[in-house]
Amino acid sequence: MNKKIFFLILFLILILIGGYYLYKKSKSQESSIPEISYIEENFKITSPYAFATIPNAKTAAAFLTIKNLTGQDDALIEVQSNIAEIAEIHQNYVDSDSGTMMMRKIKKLNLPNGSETSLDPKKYHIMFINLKDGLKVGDNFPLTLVFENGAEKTVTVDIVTPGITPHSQH
Ligand SMILES: [Cu+2]
Repeated sequence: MNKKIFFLILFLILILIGGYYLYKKSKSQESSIPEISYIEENFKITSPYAFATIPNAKTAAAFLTIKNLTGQDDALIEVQSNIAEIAEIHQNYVDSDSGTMMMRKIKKLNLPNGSETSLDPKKYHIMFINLKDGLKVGDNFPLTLVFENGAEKTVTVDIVTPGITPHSQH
């Protein structure tokens, strides 16, 4: 091997090693960039259902479970449905004077980050007032949930026989 070729090979090896280290450096810089998380409409809504009513009933209630996986605190602030004139978020409470179970409209239902909130017959429900039609077993209807941080999610509510709660079936 003559001197000229030796230096040429050495030169090529140095370029390769230098290139490798530059590559490694750029990779490590890449991975040191802070991860950006994108907040999507990440709510897990489980088994929405409503109890069937008598044919001319004026009110009905729907139940469901909401898990907030968005990465931030949020709240349910509005519910919309075409089955009734009015749809509201309601909370059950026991009247301190009479001891009877009452319900009241709430402006919002807080959904802390990572929490799972059940709207079930014991605590909260979505109340429909001035139903256009009674709710029949086996039918379903769309319900839109509006969240404080701007997300909206439409779910299908199944109409079931009163007293049967899909949550307790399993
Ligand atoms: Cu109610």
